Amino acid sequence: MRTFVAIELPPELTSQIDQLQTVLRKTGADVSWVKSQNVHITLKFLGEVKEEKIEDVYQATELSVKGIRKFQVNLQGLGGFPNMKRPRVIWIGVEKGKEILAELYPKVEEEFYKIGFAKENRSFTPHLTIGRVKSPKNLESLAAEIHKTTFETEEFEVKEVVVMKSTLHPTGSVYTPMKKVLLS
Ligand code: 2AM
Repeated sequence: MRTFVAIELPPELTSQIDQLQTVLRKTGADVSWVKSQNVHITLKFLGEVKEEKIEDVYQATELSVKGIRKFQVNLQGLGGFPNMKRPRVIWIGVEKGKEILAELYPKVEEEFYKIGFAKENRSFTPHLTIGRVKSPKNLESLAAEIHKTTFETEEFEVKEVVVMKSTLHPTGSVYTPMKKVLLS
C-alpha cells in the first residue's frame, strides 16, 4: 500500500485553507487543489509498503518520535516550489514549531533508513502542499494573487505523528490513518 508519515491539521484550520484555495482558484490557474481535509505536513514519503513490513514502519515511527514532546505549530506564508515563476507545487509554510520539526525530521530519516528506506537527497523544508500545478495556464495571475495574499493561522498543538495510507479513487486520493503515534 502507498504509505507516508505525516502530521495532520486540526479541523479548525481546514476552513481557513478552504477560503485561501477559493481565492486562489479564482485566478483560473490550472492547479489540482488538495482537498483541505487532506492537507498535511509530510515527514516521510514511503511509497509502496508491503503488508508484512507495516509493523516495522509503525515501530520506526515510534522510535523516531522518542524524546519529542508535544509542540506548538502555526502556519504562515505561501509560495511555489521550486519558485513562483515555474511552480510545480503551491505550499503553505510553517513558522512556529519549525525548529522542532527540524529536530524530528532527521530522526525519522534515520529510523526509516535502518529499515531499508532511502534517505531524501533534498533538504527538509516543512510545508503543506495545497495544490499541484498542471499547466502554465494563468500562472501569472496566480503568482500575483499569492504575492498579495498574507496567510497566517493560530497556533495549534501537535500531539501525534500519523502513518497514513493513500488510496487512489476516481475523485482523488483518500488518506486513511493507520497508526497514530502520540508524542510524549
Ligand atoms: P508533498 O506534500 O511535499 O507534496 C502523500 O502523497 C504525500 O507524500 C504528499 O503530500 C507528498 O508530499 C509526498 N509525496 C508524494 N509522492 C512523493 C514522492 N514521489 N517523493 C517524495 N514525496 C512524495
